[in-house]
Amino acid sequence: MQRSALTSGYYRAIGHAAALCRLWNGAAPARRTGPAPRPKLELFEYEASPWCRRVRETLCVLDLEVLVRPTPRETLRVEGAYSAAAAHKPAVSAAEGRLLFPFLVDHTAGVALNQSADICAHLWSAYGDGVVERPTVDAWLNGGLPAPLDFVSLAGPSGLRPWPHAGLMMAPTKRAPEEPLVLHGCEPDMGCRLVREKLCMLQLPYRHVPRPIDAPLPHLEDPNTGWSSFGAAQALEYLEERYQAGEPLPWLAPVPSANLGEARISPWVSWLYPR
Ligand SMILES: N[C@@H](CCC(=O)N[C@@H](CS)C(=O)NCC(=O)O)C(=O)O
Repeated sequence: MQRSALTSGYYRAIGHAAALCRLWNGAAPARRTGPAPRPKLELFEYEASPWCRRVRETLCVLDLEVLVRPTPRETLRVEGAYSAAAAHKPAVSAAEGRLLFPFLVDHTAGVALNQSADICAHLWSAYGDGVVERPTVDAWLNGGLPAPLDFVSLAGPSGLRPWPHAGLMMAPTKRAPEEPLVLHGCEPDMGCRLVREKLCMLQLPYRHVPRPIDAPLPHLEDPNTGWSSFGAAQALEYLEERYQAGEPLPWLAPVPSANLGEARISPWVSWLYPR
């Protein structure tokens, strides 16, 4: 990707429109009486999933670091299908049986859950104690908005970038990192989103460290090589060069064979392609 492309009107417009759908929720952590707790959290998710966005926002608001294990799709024809190329889905299958993302493992509290609203409720009750005041926008958006409005506002940012490479579909990789990468980022920042999309498509595990939107972002570090940079363009170039081996799978790629997961036909696909 050309560096200059990232500052184009297209990216700026999409970034603003996506952030507007969620009223810039997660742009800054909530004020706390002391330092934020440091529980050991592991999140299985993918960038394009509307429900995963709710959890990422909450982690930013609560200023909680998390180890992200990206679980992009291999086809949109059926839900829950995956092949031996899936790096993190087998762990979810083994722990939970059902493949539903987001899926959070809280090693500190000893719980594992899916359902975004339940995950957020758990994070607030376990780690929200020192918060002086929950941001109004977060309480409004993630505190029980009527279902249609909730879905539209969460799906809006994904709908603005419905492309396979935008954190939706898996792409082949050259290698898996031994150590997770580290991304200092902020949910509504467009540059951070572009880097998360790439990390997701390549299934690269990374520790996400929340930062306020006015910090120099995105800041990506790769402890495997000692590489580090500020800015989306440099990070995307680095990830493509070191980890990417090809283009992402198309939306309607065939169901992987052997399919190691479930096979629920997606309602959208059965509507578009009736049998
Ligand atoms: N009500 C659930 C919905 C979760 C959900 O439907 N997740 C979809 C992605 S948006 C999923 O995991 N589908 C299976 C897959 O992607 O393989 C929540 O709020 O977390």
